[in-house]
Amino acid sequence: MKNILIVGAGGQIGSELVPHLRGIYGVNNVVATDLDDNKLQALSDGPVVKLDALDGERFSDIVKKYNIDTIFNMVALLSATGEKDPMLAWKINMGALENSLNIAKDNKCAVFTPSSIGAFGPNTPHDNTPQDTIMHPTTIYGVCKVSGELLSNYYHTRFGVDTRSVRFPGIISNVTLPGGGTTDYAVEIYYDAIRYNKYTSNLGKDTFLDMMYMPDALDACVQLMEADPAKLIHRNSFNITAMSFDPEMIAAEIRKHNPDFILDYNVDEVKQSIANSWPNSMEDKCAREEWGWNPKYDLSKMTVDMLEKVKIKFDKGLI
Ligand code: AKB
Repeated sequence: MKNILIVGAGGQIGSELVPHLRGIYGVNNVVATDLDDNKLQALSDGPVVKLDALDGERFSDIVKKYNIDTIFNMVALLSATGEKDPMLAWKINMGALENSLNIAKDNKCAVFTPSSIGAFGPNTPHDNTPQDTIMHPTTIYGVCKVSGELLSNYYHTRFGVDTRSVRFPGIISNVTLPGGGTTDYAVEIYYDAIRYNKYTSNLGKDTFLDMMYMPDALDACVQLMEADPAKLIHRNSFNITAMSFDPEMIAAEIRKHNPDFILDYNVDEVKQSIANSWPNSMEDKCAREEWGWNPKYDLSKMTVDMLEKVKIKFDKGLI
């Protein structure tokens, strides 16, 4: 990777992926694009360009202008938001991918697109979910993710485009809030622990889901895109996980630092039914074997860091 374009750079992952990649590949070699001017402003220590990823002509002009060799397509409406307007989610999620793949084909770029635990469905084995298994999701988000995986593999075998992807679990971070995801509670709980010492979970007890701390997610993006292609048996997409917990487990971890922390429940039926259709915990041995995936953060190490970083934001009046 020499000249990188990030599409959807203002989102939860994109906003941290941009500085991460700039730190490795050079500030001027990572171009951040988004629809939102305010989000671009925050990334303007390097090149930023306003772009609607559905505008293929402008997208293609930017790739040519900056001599891009790698596209990170981070555009997505998440699972819970997608259910509010399924056709809009299809249009945005698949439209951004379609443009990324065609522009990559025409300009000889590699493409990274995140898939998700949302690509699995109720009849997937829920425990130790294998890499290659039944994928019949029941959300439009999941339908887009499975379609995206298939389309990306097709562009690789049919046109030779270097497409690669991971199935991200819920990503926990302290810079940009996620929006409209089923796993968002695992971020909100830390913010509310600092602000109110209390959190009302919108997912019920015993709802186990795979999760990962942002630094591991960023490492995964780089490690996979730098992996020797000869070693990749899979491409789109690799199971990766760092931990699996339910709301009680994360609350217990927070109580080690804030003993009076209170957790109660007000279950959101839509989010709960989505969570019930997803794996409890995935098996990620193919990622470990094919490109060396090895996360550094477990629940307790992540909790120490989240509470510390969110407290700093609180003390500065930023939240
Ligand atoms: C969501 O909850 O929609 C996302 C995801 C797991 O892909 N965080």
